[in-house]
Amino acid sequence: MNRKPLNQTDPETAKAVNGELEREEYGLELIPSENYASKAVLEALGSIFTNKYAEGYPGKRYYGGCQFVDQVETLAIERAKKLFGVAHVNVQPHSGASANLGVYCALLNPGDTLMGMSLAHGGHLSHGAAVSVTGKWFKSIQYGVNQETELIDYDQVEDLAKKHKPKLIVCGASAYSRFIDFKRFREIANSINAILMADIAHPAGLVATGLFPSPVPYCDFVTSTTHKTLRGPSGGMIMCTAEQAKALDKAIFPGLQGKPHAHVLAAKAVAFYEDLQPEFKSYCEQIIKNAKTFAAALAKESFRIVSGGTDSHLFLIDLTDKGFSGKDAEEALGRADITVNKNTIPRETRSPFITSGIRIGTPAITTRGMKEPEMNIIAGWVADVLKDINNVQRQKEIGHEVRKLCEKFPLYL
Ligand code: DSN
Repeated sequence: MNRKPLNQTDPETAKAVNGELEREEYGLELIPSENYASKAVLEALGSIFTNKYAEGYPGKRYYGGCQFVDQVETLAIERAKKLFGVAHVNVQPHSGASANLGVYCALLNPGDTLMGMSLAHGGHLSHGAAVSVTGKWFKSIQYGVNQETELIDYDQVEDLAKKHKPKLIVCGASAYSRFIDFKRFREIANSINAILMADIAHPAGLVATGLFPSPVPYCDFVTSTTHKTLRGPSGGMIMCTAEQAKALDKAIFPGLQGKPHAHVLAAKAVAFYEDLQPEFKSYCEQIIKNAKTFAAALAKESFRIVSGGTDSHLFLIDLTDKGFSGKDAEEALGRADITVNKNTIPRETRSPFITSGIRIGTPAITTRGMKEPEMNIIAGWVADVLKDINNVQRQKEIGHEVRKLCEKFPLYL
């Protein structure tokens, strides 16, 4: 067996790992779907559990030697149940998209009608986008936001539901900054006898701490990722009622997946433990304060915030009147070591690869311990870069300032 460390075994991969460590440590991460897992989560993720096969569920495996996997999977399940106040949790999905597919696999047949929020208006690929298997295997109906208010158009949701009678309605989004009215979705679903699924991949931490409305009382299924505001390992999870538990578990294994990633189950258990601590609520409160402060500071600099602000951890900036695209903005900010992602906005005229907007989120910089004063400083840098987008010299200068600020809020080094 090779016992040499990574840098001696494979210097090329080691170099990339160290490069990413430096990038994360000394750059500002503003992508709302990203966060920094704790050292304890990373330790569990890099543990020997990666070696283990454990098809099945705790106490009912198709492999021997599962006594320790059973322990970590049970810890993850019990902690997730407590965190969200649900009867049943499946913690095996490898990602948020797999979690969504798991629910569809449990309930739908190919050709059934599914209704979700359009990608262009803030939904997710796996909510029935045409390019996704969820838009190819199912008849997909897509709703969006009201063009004026840029809030979910609940009347349109209701009209489309009555017209197309989807078997399943998905609520939840990847690029929508406002609270979601899960009760209204339930009423609409009830009116056509549809199943209701919420995807809370983005605000899950805020939901768990009571800072964002919970879909749990209203939805038949709730899916999430575990790596965004929940600050755990990359992965997915699904919550449901006790009655739906059996069908759901069968859909994930053996329906969709084989081997659960035992090292990820261990890391999920650790993350959920951390999420149950009182300081996690303070962290989530600060995420929202930071996002509101950041958005307000950019609005003062004449940047239009989609829907006029945010209730959560993210917001979108509309660059339509600026003469450059979201892609240009992402690249210019990248040269200043500020990482954002280009994003489509309502009334988009450009392709999803170019876009007229950028999406900004505060979960990662809040994990560093940054608060309102730092938000105002960073918003100032973002405005400086975007107001003089071809000034590469200024971008480099800001990059130096970014590094100095990051050094005051260390992560892993
Ligand atoms: N694509 C992810 C995001 O960045 O929001 C959601 O899965």
